[in-house]
Order: sequence, then C-alpha cells, then structure tokens
Amino acid sequence: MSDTVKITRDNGIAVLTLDNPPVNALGHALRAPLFEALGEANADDTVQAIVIACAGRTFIAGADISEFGKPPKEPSLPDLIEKLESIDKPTVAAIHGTALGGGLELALGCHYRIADRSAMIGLPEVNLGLIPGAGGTVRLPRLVGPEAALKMIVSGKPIGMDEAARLGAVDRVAESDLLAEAVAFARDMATSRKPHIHIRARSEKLAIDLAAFDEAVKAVTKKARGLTAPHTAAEAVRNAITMEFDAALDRERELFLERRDSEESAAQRHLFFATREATRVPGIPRETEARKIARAGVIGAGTMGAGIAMALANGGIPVTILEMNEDAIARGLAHIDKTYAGSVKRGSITAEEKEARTGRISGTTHYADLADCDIVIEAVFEDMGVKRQVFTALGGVLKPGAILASNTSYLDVNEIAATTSRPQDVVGLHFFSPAHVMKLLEIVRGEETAPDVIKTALALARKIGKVPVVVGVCNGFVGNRMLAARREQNEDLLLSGATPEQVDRVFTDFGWPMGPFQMVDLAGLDISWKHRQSQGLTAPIGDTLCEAGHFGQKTGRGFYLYEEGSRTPKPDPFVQELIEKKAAELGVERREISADEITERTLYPMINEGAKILEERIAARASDIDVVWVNGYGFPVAKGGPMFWAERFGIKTIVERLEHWHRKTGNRVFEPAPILRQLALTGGGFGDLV
Ligand code: 3H9
Repeated sequence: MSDTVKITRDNGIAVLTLDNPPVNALGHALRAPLFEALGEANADDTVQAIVIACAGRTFIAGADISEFGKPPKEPSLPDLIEKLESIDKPTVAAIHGTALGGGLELALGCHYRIADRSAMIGLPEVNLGLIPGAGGTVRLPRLVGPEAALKMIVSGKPIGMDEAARLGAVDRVAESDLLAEAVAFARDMATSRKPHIHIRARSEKLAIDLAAFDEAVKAVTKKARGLTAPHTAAEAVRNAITMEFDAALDRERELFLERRDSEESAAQRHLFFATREATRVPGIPRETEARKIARAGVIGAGTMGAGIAMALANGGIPVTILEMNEDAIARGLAHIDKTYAGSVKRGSITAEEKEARTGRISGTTHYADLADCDIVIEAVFEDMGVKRQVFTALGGVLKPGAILASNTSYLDVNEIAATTSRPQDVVGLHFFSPAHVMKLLEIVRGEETAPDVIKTALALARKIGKVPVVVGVCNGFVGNRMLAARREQNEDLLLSGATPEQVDRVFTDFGWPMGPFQMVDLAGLDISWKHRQSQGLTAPIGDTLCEAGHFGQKTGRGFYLYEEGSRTPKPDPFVQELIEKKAAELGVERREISADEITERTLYPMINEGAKILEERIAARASDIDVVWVNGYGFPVAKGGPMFWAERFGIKTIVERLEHWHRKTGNRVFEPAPILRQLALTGGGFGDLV
C-alpha cells in the first residue's frame, strides 16, 4: 500500500483514501498509486463497490499545478479517469472541502457523487489561463446541461451544494458523517438492480437549442477582457454538444495542451503561486500567532474611510467610524447605505445581507468610543500633521495590544509610529479605492512593527477577502512609487508630440483596462494636483487644466471631453491647443511618437523602479511586486505583472533601451538599477538574485 492511497475494506465496499497534503493535488505521487488501487479493487471479487475519499482538509483540489511545464509522467489524469470508466462496479466519490478542476473531473468519472453539505465543486481552470483537460468540458454538460456547465466553466466559480444538488451534479448531500453515508450509499447501489451508467453514456441533457447556447456564450464571455482561456473553454463546451463524446474529449485535450503551453497560462500560474508566496514574510516565523480582531474602528468617513468600513463589515467585523461631527457621520453612513443599495439592485448581495452589513457599522464623534477596538485604521487627510494628531489621540485611548493602522499611501510609517508610545503596534494598511472592491492591501511594515502585528494584518486581509503584500517604508511604497516613475513621462510624451488618445491606446493594446489619461480623468485631476502641490511638484498640462476647472469626468472635461451623462472620452481641442502652447513655451520640438517609444518611456521606468525597490528590500521578492500591480493597478493578468513580463520579454533589451533614454534625457527614472544591469549581463531572472 502506498503512503498516499490507502485501501480499506468495509464489508464488501473498498474505500480508497487519498492523502496528499495540503490539498490532495493530483500529482504523480497520487495518480500512480490510485491507478494501481483502482485495478486492485476492481479485480477483487469480494469488492462490490468502490468509494474514493480524501483525508485532510479537502477532496482533490485539482491537478498539481506545479507539474505543468515538466515532462509528463504516466498515468495521466485522463488515463486515470478512463480506468475509472472501465469499472462496472458502482464507483462513488465522497466529496468534502473543495472538489476543483481535475478533482471534480475525477469525480465525474465515477458513477455517483455524494458530498458534505459545506462542500464546493467547480472547474476553476480559466483562472490559471487553462481549460479543464480531463473531460470536464465534455462530462459536466452531459450531467448538468450545457448552459449550467458553460457558466461554471467560463466563470471558474465553484458552486455550493444547494445549487449542485439542484443541477444534479451530486447525487446526494450527506447530512452528518460523509464517509459512513458514502459507504452506505455505495452498498445500496451495489445491491440495487439499477444499472450503473457512466456519464459518457448519458446524452439526454445535450438536446438543446444551439442558437440559445451561442447567446449564452456571448453573455458569459463578455467579461473575459484580453483573456483567451474563457473563449476556448466555451468552445470546448460547445464541442460537447456538437461532437461525439470521444471526439469532443480528444479536442478538449488538444485545446487544454495549447492553453497549458501559452504565455497567458504561464502568467496566471505565476500569479497563483506569487499570491500565496506573498503571505510568507521573511523574518516572521509561520507559527507566529496573530492577535484577535473582534472589533474595528475607522477614523474618517470620507470615500476611503467608508470603503474600509464596508470592507471590514463585509468580512463580518463590527466597525465604529469616528468623524469630527454628526453631519460628517451622517454623510458617511448615507454613502455606505447607498453603496449597499446599489449592490442589492445589481443582485450581488441580498437585502438581508445589506441589513446585516449596515448593522455592523456605527458612527461616533468620541475617541473614547474606540477604547474596546482591537484595531483602528486611520483614513484621514494625507498630511503628516493631521496623522500625528490622530495617532497621538489614538495612543491615549486604545487598550494595550490594540493595533494602530494608517491608510497612508505615501507617508513615512516610522514617523507616524514615533508619535505614539507603542510603535510596535503601528502598521500601514494601504487600501486601494474603492476599498470595499479593490483586492490589494499593501501592509507597510515599520522599523518597529511587531511580527504578530504583521501576522494579524495578513489574517485580517484573508478574513476580508483582500490580497495582501507586505512592503517596507519608502515614499509611495511599492505601487505608488512605481507609478510615480512613469507619471512624469506621460506629460513629457504629450509635449514631445503624442496625444492622450495615442498614449492611452498603447496601454489598452497592452491589455490595461484603460490608459493613464483615462485613469486620471476617472480619479479626478484635482487629486493628483493636490498631491503634486503637497510634494512641491508641477505638471505643466495637468496644472493648467486644473486651474481651468477641468477635473476630469466629474466636470465633463479633463484630458478628454465627456458629453453630458457620458463616460466615453472624446478628444478635446482645448487640450490639444494647450499641449502645443506649452511645448512652444518650454521650447520642446514636437515630432512623431511611436508606440514603442511610449512603452519604453512608461513601462520600462516602472520595471526599473521595481528593481530599485527590490535592491532596497522594500519588497521581499519580484513576484510580490507583480501581485501589487495586478491586484491594485489593473496590470493585465495575462502578462503576469511587470517583473514577470520583463523577464519573459528580455531584461537585456529593457536595459539597452533604458540606457538609450537615460543618455537622451538625463532623467534618473531611466538610469538602470544595478541589479537590472547584472541580470542583463548574466541572463538570469529575478529569482536568481540573493
Ligand atoms: C487542473 O485541474 C487541470 C485539469 O483540468 C487537467 C489536468 C490534465 N496544485 O490556496 P491555499 C497549494 S488545474 C499544486 O493557500 P486554501 C498552494 O500553492 C487546477 N499546489 O489554501 C499552497 O501551497 P503553499 C485546478 C496547489 O485553503 C497550498 O496548496 N484547481 C494546488 O486557501 C495551500 O493552498 C485549482 O485551480 C494545486 N492544484 O485554498 C484549485 N492547489 O502552502 C487551486 C493549492 O506552499 N487551489 N496548492 O503556499 C485553490 O483554489 C485553493 O488552494 C483551495 C484551498 C481552494 C483548494
């Protein structure tokens, strides 16, 4: 018997228990002994039925993602499922936790599926730039109908047992003891006269209107911006309707292998592991205990404060918001109510859920009301003087061990911590706007921040569904510091001859949801104007637009023109004239600007700044920077993040072009970071740096 697959016999029922921690991924170490065990149980005349169950916290979470890209080892997952389908004795998958990807596909190779009430099942391969590759796109439509299967496979979202039972994806939901019920069910099936029919032989649900199916494809793939896998997945599900079973299976395999070997999947697999790696913080032992967070406070009920309060309430944490006066509280709470009402209207939460969430949020004007909070997050005006006042006041009222967090996006967390008598309890929690929606949370570790405070921030992020990255203290941390490296280039490109449309198009062609000028129009030009003023910086075009009251979408004019009630950007002749006038005033000669120049002068300085951030150990690893950019700034998922992209594209070329622009402009943003130069010479990647 192997370590990973154990066979036990229970009165004629063979129970195959898979044990491959942490998530029973179907790597070779599991596939090979499972293949053997199936053969053994099938050949044993005393065995009347077979149950496949898993030890540990979950049923199989899929194929072993780390095996992709390595030489294949037999038996493959399709071989294993074929083996299952060659067995006439009833086979039952007993599902607890999550049956995902190849895990669900294996379960679909069984005659029957029984699951815990709390189990989830799904085919999330699209999130890895893949499609199911072991029959999922062919078997699931036969079991639950093509439209339901299409929705599950293209969205990649797992479903719970109410829906699974309704769709017929599981035969029974276990009420108490899954394994005992699975064995009893298997015995019933073995003794019943009912024929045991594999999914491959069930085609009644495939008789559907193909035109309606194609409409459904359009609807579900609408959000697949710039990604290929969701479209390929839809194609594979369609094949399940139009092709014979084996032909559809062969085609699915071809499409899977094509996706597996694509850049898009390499990027998404990189992000999968990078997101998990980011929670391992150098110098903080895994076993460090997090502090308890039962109650939170937020200072400030503006857009950011209200968003943070909603993020906390969404994760089930009661929140008290502190404001200067009752009016400000009422405005903040009204904004929260309106936002939740919008979610109810869109169908993303129920009216009861809205009540529960708003019920967790209250307001106060007294610091003393925060005394029993386990964490207080400050989201006041981005000014060191104001922050100091808040932290001094908080230090006076919070109980010992409570965490004092700042939502600063630029300021020195060490300086903020120094205003309290407990700098070990101070941490930066940089949320991104809108804070209840955006996934990224930069956790800023001050010089004195205690390890268990970082651990608590990571646990809090998980509880409220954020993607955390721990970063060090510097102006703008990881994200905003890299953004600043390209920002100045945007206006320089306009002065040199480009138009806002041209710059933005280069960004959207690369896969960004929008370009920098569309972005600033959406966020408000006044926001960056105020920030420049606080930093003693200027931007000739942006400043003049602000002086003219052109703040972007909210005023109908910014770098673009917006017609009444429209969010569609139109070129603004006023902006074009302004650019030409400023260029003349500054003596800049305007010329043709190529798309390559735009990329080299915007993306490359960001990558360069990222390398400097690594050198200074502000980020622990290049993949942390990728996680920041994909989750907080809209960097295209299909490209895996700026540092991953740079490695795949070629660091040598990037360094050559940075040197070119450095010679030409003398601007420090182009001066290659020493580690980039080193990697350009050695041909290595960021992972090779020690
Ligand atoms: C597939 O199945 C293709 C087939 O259709 C065709 C094949 C021919 N492989 O997330 P966690 C690791 S594609 C390898 O922190 P949780 C993970 O890296 C696959 N490793 O736990 C982490 O390692 P570490 C389709 C995996 O409780 C540890 O397990 N399936 C895999 O928050 C714990 O993970 C998926 O896409 C894997 N498949 O969440 C499911 N899965 O501790 C992917 C996890 O060293 N997995 N690891 O950092 C998940 O969604 C979550 O892990 C899960 C548990 C919900 C299961």
